[in-house]
Amino acid sequence: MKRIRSQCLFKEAQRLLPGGVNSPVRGFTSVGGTPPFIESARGAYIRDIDGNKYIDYVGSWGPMILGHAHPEIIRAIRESGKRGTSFGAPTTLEVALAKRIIKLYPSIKMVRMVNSGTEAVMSAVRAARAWTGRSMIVKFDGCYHGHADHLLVRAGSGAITLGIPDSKGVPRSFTSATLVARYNDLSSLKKKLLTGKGKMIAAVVVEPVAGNMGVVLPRDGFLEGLRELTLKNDIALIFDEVITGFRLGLGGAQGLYGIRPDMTCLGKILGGGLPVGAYGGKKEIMKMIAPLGPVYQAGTLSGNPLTMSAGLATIDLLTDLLYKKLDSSTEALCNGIKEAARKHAVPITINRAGSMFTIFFGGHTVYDLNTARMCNTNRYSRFFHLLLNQGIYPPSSQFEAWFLSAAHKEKEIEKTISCCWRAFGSL
Ligand code: KE4
Repeated sequence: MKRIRSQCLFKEAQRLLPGGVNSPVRGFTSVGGTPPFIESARGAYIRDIDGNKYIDYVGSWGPMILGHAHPEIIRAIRESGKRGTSFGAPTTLEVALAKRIIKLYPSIKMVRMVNSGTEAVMSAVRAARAWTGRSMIVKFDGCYHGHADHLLVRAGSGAITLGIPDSKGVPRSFTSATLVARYNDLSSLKKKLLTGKGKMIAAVVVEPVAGNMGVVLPRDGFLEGLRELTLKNDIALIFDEVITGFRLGLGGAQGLYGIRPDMTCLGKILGGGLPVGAYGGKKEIMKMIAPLGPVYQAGTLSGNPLTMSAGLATIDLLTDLLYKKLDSSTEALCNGIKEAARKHAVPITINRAGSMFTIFFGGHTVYDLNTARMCNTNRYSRFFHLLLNQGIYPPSSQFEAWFLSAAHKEKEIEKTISCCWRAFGSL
């Protein structure tokens, strides 16, 4: 595959934008090479500026569950745009979307729209701190909750340690109230709570199914244990469902696992591909948010009509049948990939939750960041390029998820499996 025009444009972009991109993972730094510059997309396919066509498994990192340029969503955006793009004033659309969210997420009694997942989690943490009057928060290593200073933290060993910023520009003081525990290891949290820290912790924030160390599922009892420990210590449990919301089902991971968090953060699919985030939960917490309460949070384009229209159109098309089909097509794809790897004696592990999955190169069980990090990322990078050059577009990092859409039919699944056969054969 030739990507001459992308190569030229990437050189120019690198002079203008840090790394030539507007979000790091798009820059192919971990897999190397030049990222194709995308010209258009439709259904399960994206097309780059050199005219190459790819079956897309990134789906804009989650939002495109219905496939690209879905006619209903395009129509909704076009119709809404004709009436103006932003008013900075209340609209019927944001009331309608709030109603949908509250109906689908029983733990959410009141919700606030924002413009990104980062904003959603940052605001939910602020609200939880105000609600509890406490300042410390717990996150889990390997979980990503956007780039707010106090959340850019990851422990090394996984036992709870004081947060050390993993980004320059974040003063140590900004992360000193962030504790990091190991995902799927309740004891790493229990110990700290038993030493009296429990009464200083405002919130535990978690990806109920992790997507940012690659897909890692909660082990039996992990989420239930978090719920029990946080209830016992009057700590707010925040589910970051920016990826899993509307991905694992209409009610997200909390619907699947039957856990009621105190607060939930949403994003991605909720906006149908337009910039979006939302946070919501118990009424007593959300009543603290300005202008009703003392917790300030604002946003010029929050709840803007285009995003609301795209989000409403998206949710209206998400049915139980669609999730069943998504699940079975993803299962068929993963089975085909496993068979191809086995036949070529390439050790892999696939972690899958519904229509999101990760192929870990290593063959061992991956259940937290440490085991994810044991993977052979060089092998993943070679596999990535072998697929890309056959017209398959996987995530440009071993530690991200593949996403299927309703537009991925048997033809795309079969083609992807045969490309994996060739890729494993060349590894
Ligand atoms: P945004 O601020 O990027 O809209 O959302 C931040 C965020 C919050 N919570 C979870 C669980 C997330 O996965 C994300 C963002 N996800 C990444 C990739 N997994 C977005 C891709 C990117 O950074 O370009």
